Amino acid sequence: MNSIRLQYSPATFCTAIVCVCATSFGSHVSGRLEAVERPNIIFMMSDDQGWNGTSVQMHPDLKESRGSVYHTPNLERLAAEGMRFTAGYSPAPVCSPTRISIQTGKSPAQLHWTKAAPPEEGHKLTEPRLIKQIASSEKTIGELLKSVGYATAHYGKWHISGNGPGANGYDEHDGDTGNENAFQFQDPNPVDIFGMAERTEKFMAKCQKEGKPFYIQLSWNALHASENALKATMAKYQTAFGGATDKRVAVAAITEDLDTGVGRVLDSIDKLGLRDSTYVIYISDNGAGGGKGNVLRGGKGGVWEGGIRVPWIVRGPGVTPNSWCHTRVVGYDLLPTFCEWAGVSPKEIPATVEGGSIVPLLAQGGKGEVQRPRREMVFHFPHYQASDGPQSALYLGDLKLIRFLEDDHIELYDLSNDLAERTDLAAKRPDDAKRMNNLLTAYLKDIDAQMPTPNPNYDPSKPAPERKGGGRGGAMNGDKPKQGGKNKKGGKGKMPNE
Ligand SMILES: [Ca+2]
Repeated sequence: MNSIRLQYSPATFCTAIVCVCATSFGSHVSGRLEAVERPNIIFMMSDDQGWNGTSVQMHPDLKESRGSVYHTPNLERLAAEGMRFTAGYSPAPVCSPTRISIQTGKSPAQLHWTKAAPPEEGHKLTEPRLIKQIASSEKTIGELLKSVGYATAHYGKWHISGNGPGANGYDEHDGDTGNENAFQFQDPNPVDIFGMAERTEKFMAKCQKEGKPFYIQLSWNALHASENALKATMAKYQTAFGGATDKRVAVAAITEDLDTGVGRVLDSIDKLGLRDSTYVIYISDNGAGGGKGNVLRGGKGGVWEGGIRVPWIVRGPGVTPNSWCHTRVVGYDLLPTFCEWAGVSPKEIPATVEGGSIVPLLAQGGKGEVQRPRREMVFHFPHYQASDGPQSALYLGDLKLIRFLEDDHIELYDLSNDLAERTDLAAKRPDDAKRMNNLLTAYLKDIDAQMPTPNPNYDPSKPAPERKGGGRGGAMNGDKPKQGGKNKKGGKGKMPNE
């Protein structure tokens, strides 16, 4: 397929802005136009939090999309005041590829950074080698927003190197951090949750005083180093889990501590009187499994829904409270969205950006489509991590095609009635499968995606190498999918490197 890049035409851009302003005027008192034209933006991202990893129900028809063991009242408040995206995706099923994708508006496949953990050896295919650095030539959200006068800050996990946030558009930051930093912070500041919230309030107050709009990224370290959760919260969940002391307790506890941190930021916004001029976006960097009832299949390290469908909530000027959006959105849509809010000229957005602004969805009560250069959306994971080996997925309308790269076999699912991906329609709908498989080939070629290559030393008689973690996509009802990244490593002081 020829590469048809979306033209961010000034006409479309202006219409969307007018639309947002009109909506805002319709539902708020006057005098907010200026604030909406250059709103403040706080983007929060949790780490390894599954779609049902909070007490916020993420789909109106699926009570299983709410994690019944979790208690996240502040996220519930954010959802009640904002819009929930039922089909919000992380650009990758693992950490740093999602982070660089969000920063640049491009897919991990185009950026040639598709995995966080080290490659696994001894498989049928050899994983492509990655350069794990954000290139200085990339235009980040921070750089784009700074160029129009925004004050920018990044707190928490960076994990994409390139000399850290300071060299990539962020005025204030915590340095070139990774997972290892999370472990240093324990009760009373578990994984720096409350420190990050405090720095956020200070930065907001400073910007307010200087009359500058701000963009703040809160890349929460949680749920990493969950064993560092507040002792009191830990004790609460030990009781809730009948005296258990395992990982489930720690994850539930750090989830609640994280939510408390989110609440502190929301309270700071209110305290400073910035609620009506500030957008708050909350997502997770990758999925963490389907959870109880396997409402989603697979988990971290694979392109089943459990690996990439994540919590996704937006609150802010003109956003209808307690509303839902079912349109598919992805992390690399955030750069064009934030640029539109901040008034960055569309000409400044690189032509290779693959995302589209979600501003029209927010302005229209969740209705409509996102305009991207391509209709199809691809998730490319040419690596071993989950049980199914290297794989790619292509979404088009309600259909999702998965290609398993070890043998190139394909499966086809209709997500409109099979969110759990249980019924493979590839044989029943060969024309759709073929068309989408061709689109996938064309896309991967067009963006010069890295592919795994045959391993000349592969010996099928040898046992498969030990897994490094990741959701088991093969798990179906009755099986117990192991949830990724938390099983073998992640002990106190260890660095999961994912
Ligand atoms: Ca992660």
